[in-house]
Amino acid sequence: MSYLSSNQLKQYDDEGFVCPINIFSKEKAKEIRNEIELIENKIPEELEKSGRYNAHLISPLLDEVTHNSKVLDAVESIIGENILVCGTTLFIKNPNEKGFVSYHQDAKYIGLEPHNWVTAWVAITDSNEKNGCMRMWSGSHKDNLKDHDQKFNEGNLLTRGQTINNVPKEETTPLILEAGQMSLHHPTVVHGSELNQSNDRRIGFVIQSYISTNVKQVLGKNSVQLARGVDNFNFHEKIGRPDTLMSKNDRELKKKENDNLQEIFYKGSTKKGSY
Ligand SMILES: O=C(O)CCC(=O)C(=O)O
Repeated sequence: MSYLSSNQLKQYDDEGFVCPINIFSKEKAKEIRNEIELIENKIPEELEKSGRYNAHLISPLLDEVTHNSKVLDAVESIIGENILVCGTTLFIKNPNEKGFVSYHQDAKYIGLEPHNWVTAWVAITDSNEKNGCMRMWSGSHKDNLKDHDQKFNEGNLLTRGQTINNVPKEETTPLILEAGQMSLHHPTVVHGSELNQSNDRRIGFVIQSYISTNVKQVLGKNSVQLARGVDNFNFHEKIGRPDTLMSKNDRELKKKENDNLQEIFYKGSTKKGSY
């Protein structure tokens, strides 16, 4: 039986996203936030800029979220029972910084084909219109990939500042989540987010993405963790999970994976952004 209800699956099929899905308590979310902030305090560059990827490889609590059985049950309802984790991203918006995310489709520059994958956005803090939650253009996943301008613009939290122009904001839906809840979204749904105008940080831990074992990386090389089921395809190298916070070996592994990611994200681009 599917973990997501038939209404939730219908929402995903019709709109390209589903939310809110309850995963853990606000207290647990605070514990996870503390671990993120501990890493930031100890080694600031570890989570900054292009360091923001794959923090689950150095943080046991983020690893626990990535392999959380409720998250995986919901993901299984969408992509089936053989699930790989192919990366994570921390999307942090601090108050008084000009961070935003332009409207884009994840599938455009990520190299994961076919699109039998889904992205989980887990709220470590509340996420709402005031602090710049994600906004989805409902139904846009049914179209093909759209043209993106590569703006490399200041404040844009995407690698290339990739932007789909003229998205009608009035047709977008804010994904309002409380800390400990998550949303799932489709590889081709158009989405973005605005500035954080609150007095606190907005932290999203994004598993980008959960892929089915039949998905290939066509632009470079990703390593993966087997999250559930069996992998009869073996398209990707497998990597382990951390048992301590920020061990030297795990930090080296994260660095290696992130270097590979840069190759993928900037494939064919003459310019490089800061992420
Ligand atoms: O966190 C955000 O505001 C945007 C995140 C995003 O674009 C994504 O998870 O695909």
